[in-house]
Amino acid sequence: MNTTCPYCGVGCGVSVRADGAVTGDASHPANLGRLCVKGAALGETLHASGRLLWAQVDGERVSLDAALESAAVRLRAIIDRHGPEAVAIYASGQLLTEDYYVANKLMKGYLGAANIDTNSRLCMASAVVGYKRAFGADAVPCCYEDFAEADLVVLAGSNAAWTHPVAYQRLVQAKQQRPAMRVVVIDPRRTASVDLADLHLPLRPGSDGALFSGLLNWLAQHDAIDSEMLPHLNGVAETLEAARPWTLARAADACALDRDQLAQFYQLFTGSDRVLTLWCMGINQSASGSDHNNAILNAHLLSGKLGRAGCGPFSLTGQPNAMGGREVGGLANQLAAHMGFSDAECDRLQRFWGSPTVARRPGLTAVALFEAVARGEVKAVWILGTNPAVSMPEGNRVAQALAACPLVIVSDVMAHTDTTAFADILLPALGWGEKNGTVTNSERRISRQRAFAPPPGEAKPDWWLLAQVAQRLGFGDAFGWQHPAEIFREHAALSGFENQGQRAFDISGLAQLSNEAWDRLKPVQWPVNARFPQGCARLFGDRRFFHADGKARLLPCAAPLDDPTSEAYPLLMNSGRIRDQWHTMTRTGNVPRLMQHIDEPFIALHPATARSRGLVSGELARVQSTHGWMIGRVRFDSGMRLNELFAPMHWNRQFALQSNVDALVTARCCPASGQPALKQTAVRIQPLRTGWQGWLWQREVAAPSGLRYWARAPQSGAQRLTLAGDGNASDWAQAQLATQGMQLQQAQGAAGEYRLLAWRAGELQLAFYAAPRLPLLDHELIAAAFRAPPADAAGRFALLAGRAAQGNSAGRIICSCFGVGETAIRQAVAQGCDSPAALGVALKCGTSCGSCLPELKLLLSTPATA
Ligand SMILES: Nc1nc2c(c(=O)[nH]1)N[C@H]1C(S)=C(S)[C@@H](COP(=O)(O)OP(=O)(O)OC[C@H]3O[C@@H](n4cnc5c(=O)[nH]c(N)nc54)[C@H](O)[C@@H]3O)O[C@H]1N2
Ligand SMILES: Nc1nc2c(c(=O)[nH]1)N[C@H]1C(S)=C(S)[C@@H](COP(=O)(O)OP(=O)(O)OC[C@H]3O[C@@H](n4cnc5c(=O)[nH]c(N)nc54)[C@H](O)[C@@H]3O)O[C@H]1N2
Ligand code: SF4
Ligand SMILES: [Mo]
Repeated sequence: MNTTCPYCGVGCGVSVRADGAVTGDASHPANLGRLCVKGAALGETLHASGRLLWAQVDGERVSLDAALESAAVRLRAIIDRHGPEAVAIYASGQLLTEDYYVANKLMKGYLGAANIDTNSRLCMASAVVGYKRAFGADAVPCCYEDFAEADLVVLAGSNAAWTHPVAYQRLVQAKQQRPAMRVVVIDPRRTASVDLADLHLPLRPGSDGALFSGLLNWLAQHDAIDSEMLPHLNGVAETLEAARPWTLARAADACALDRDQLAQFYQLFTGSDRVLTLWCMGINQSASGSDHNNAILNAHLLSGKLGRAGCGPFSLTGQPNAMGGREVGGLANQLAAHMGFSDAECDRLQRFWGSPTVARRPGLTAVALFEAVARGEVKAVWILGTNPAVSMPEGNRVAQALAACPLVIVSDVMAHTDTTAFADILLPALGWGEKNGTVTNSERRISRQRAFAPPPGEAKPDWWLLAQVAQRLGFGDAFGWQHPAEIFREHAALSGFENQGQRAFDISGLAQLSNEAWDRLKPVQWPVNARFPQGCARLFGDRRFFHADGKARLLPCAAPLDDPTSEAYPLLMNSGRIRDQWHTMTRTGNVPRLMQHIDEPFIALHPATARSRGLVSGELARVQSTHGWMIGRVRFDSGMRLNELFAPMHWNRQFALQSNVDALVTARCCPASGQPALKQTAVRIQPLRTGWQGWLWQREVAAPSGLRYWARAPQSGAQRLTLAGDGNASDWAQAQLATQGMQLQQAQGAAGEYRLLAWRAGELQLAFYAAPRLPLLDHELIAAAFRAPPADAAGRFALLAGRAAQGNSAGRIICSCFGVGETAIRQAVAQGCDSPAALGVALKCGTSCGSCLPELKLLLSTPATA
């Protein structure tokens, strides 16, 4: 059975065998058989515990029917009293297109308000504004095949090696085949993606507008304007005028970059015929993210570097169906099928749907939506496929808003998330492998996600849950589908409805698919219509754009440098992703293999910045902003700029006591897109001093109390927590650990060390190791004891010591595919392996998904004392 990976926007094809084994689908054009470690571990997420299997109302399990009835009755009561504007939907780029279409139709077409927004507001909103302003349509012109043909690839604000790993591997392969290809990475941090770069520009955060304005000016000064492009452009004169002050010197100053390095980039851009710029959250999640997008688009348009093979401005989408959400109008400021809120468009939609009403003005965007919830203006919110209590900025305010909101409906696949904790009504949704529909990836390619596993409990598809509530609200006829293919046909027909080529998104060629043909649908890139019956790889080769006059538009970029830091909060905190976790960890966090690479929330910073604040590598620190605080473990990273921090966005209350980054991040937004500047928050940091630190191994997921800090990392057979507390570790253990009826084995050291094993019927139930500083242990030994207890007293004694009589621990796992740790890699290097390829032969590391290759290289180049 072939399906599509549910994680990132690369949109890899996945083959699932009858026994559940997951491999890359060699026939899928997005990945040609490759998978990254998250995709390869999909099989391990399928039988995860913690699923939401049954509906709940006010904390009580009820039948799904009763929950749907409650949802409809309570929504109706709020609408009758306060009008449709008091209701909102907050959706997700992880919904299938069919689900998303239904959510949007219900809100905008039948409830009649436009308060449906999505987590794509935090992700792609600035890119949407950029493309619409430049091209007159939200249309990404490029395709992955361009990777193989570019002369220069620019990665701007993208750590694709970790976040779009299969796309990045295609770049690696392209550079191997054509060593003349150049790669430039624009990122304040030296990330894993810099591994491929010929040039890394560690710019000042938020200065991308200046960098690309400088490029535009350089193009004008160096005779690099494509004169054949000029008749197809508006706004050239004023945009060039606005860019004129951005000389090389001024741009380099603004970006805090070396002039020669910046000039090298400008020369490469100017001198390369085929330039592909890939960008992601470093560009979009900024207070002027939309302008940064247009600054990139300006440079490509003016130099004519688009619409050809190997060329173009390519915004990478984050989520598997971020693009699909844009197509169906998931954003509050768009209608379905790429339509806006003009009277003509609203009328057209109402005609097509035959609906009683259509929203006539844009609704609330994500940040504003939760503010309206907090003020009590929005009284009901239905959250689907996203976890805003973790992922929204000013998280404490979002949590307060949800706590105060009279009606919170949450559809999710997991029972316990930071958001489901606030639900009045919980609806169990089908997850990956169980649900059926389509997604659109970064290159506009529509692929099928197919069901191959039976529905667990009473879980249902998201579209079905929405349609059921719509029917109970009295909109039966318009929501009467029996099969997702029917929804797809409606969506495809709408895209072609009264569309004489004015709307880029047109898949009218798929509007007649039978259910069987929809089921078999092969991956295809939109548009799919009479002109492009087989789909279309690249847009704008004909230089016809979607503004009314057919031209594209250059836009002056204000390029303001905003610096939120102050005396009280002098450091700038950046946030983003790590290689093996997906967002709020609801699925990846439960897979032991994916917890091996990085198993704790951390705060990375330059050693000099750390030392100046009394921070020690491997110790805990507390980071504080105007809005909240978090704890993480200090990581020295000489690839960070001075006075900046980086913290992963993933950890939340299910996995740690107090490590939610978005508790700190402020909701400063780009005025044009409403996208928050999630990458730039002013903070201060200080060491967190505690009486003791330790490790607790237990069988259940239960959260401990009475601590300053804990973080949980599932292992196979047990849950492992890192702890820190005040007072005395043995006192804490006696007061807090439930060991009644168990046999205890304890040891107390002179220097405040304390160890405890608890046994029941010969089975290890709990292991606790504490000391003033985090003790070093043989984790593999302890994990193994939970699967099979040691055979003899010597083994139990070694277990209490936390160390095998002999032998070494694996160290930090570097290659998650084959479970190869730092210790083995160091040994192999000592024995003569001098390249990643040699390590691959000796240990297999790096030979599957390749995501660990940058780290292997780093280990090869750094001495073992590091
Ligand atoms: N492993 C993994 N992969 C994922 C995801 C995941 O959760 N885990 N999520 C998916 C989703 S939804 C998304 S949106 C993508 C995100 O993919 P990316 O955008 O590649 O990932 P991030 O880590 O959020 O941020 C990218 C980089 O932006 C840099 N940056 C910060 N500030 C600036 C700046 O001012 N200018 C520039 N030029 N760069 C800056 C950061 O240092 C960081 O390295 O990843 C997708 N893929
Ligand atoms: N500080 C900071 N914050 C960020 C970011 C950042 O870089 N820095 N990045 C932002 C970006 S780009 C994004 S995209 C967001 C992501 O943030 P979220 O969307 O909040 O994160 P997820 O963990 O992907 O949430 C998905 C939820 O849907 C559930 N789910 C999974 N499958 C299904 C399904 O089929 N149906 C339903 N109904 N539910 C399902 C999951 O269990 C989970 O609870 O975070 C944003 N927040
Ligand atoms: S690159 Fe993205 S789509 Fe492909 S397997 Fe990895 S997470 Fe899935
Ligand atoms: Mo995203």
